[in-house]
Amino acid sequence: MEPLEVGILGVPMDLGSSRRGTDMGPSAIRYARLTDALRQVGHRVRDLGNLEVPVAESLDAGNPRLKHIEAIEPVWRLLADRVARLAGEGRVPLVLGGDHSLAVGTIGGLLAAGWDDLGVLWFDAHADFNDPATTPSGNVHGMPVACIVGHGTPELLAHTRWLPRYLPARRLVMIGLRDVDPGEREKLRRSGIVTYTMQQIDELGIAEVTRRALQHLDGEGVRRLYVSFDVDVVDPDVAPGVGTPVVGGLTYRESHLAMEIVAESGLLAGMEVVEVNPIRDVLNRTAEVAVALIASAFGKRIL
Ligand code: HAR
Ligand code: MN
Ligand code: MN
Ligand code: MN
Repeated sequence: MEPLEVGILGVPMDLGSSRRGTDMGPSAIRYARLTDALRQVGHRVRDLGNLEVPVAESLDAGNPRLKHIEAIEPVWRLLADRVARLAGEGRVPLVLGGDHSLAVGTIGGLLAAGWDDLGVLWFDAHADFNDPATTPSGNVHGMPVACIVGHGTPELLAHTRWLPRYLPARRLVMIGLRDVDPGEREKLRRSGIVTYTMQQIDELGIAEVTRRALQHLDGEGVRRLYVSFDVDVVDPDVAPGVGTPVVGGLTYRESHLAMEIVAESGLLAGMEVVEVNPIRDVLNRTAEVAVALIASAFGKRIL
């Protein structure tokens, strides 16, 4: 991989989830020596620090089917501005979460930067395709994909009016699904989003799945790839420090191979790693896994 100018941005937000702690994700990932890992691969790295995000305890959650949305939306807009600026400077955004609701801000920022050839690989145990009508929890980190592709109730989409446009659903591919809510399932099937469940990964292998995902995006005209990596896609035995662990996830090796194939594609234009929750971790193991995965996605090779 050619040397890149990487711009790191932390988003210490946990307003989108019911468990506290993902707000400490950016610190945990930095503590696991992220910039060193990227520099060792040959990239130039600039850490732009953290966005300012309100603390949950200082707020009222408001609408129980769309908790904290009045505080989350301004974070999205601020994040989108920062990401669009990074992209405009030719930097590769690397965003550290924070709960997964932040993806509306990052991907919104790339759309605002005029990335018409953008595609998204969404690694996650969950589909994050709920809206206020289907959510079992009211947590916005279960809804970012609905916001990004513009499939949701008007009540939800009212908070995305600042987006320049929605991402076409066929330009988003999900990998690693194993916990999809009943209300998400039908919506997802009809959405045009391409999905790879753990069953398909078991049958085909992660290499074939990742290659098929990239091939599909290529056929959709995608030339710039954004990886939205929810660490809960990795098995909780390997990455226990997450807000919503689900058994039966990717192994250490599968997750690394997927990132190595992403690097080989030559399309990586940005990445976010979300849902790292150091409170629930064993020492800092999950952030260390996250840094190793980021290094692989950014071109680290064994030989
Ligand atoms: N599907 C559940 C909900 O909407 C939980 C999903 C949120 N968990 C995440 N996102 N970590 O991937 O409440
Ligand atoms: Mn409102
Ligand atoms: Mn997620
Ligand atoms: Mn998840």
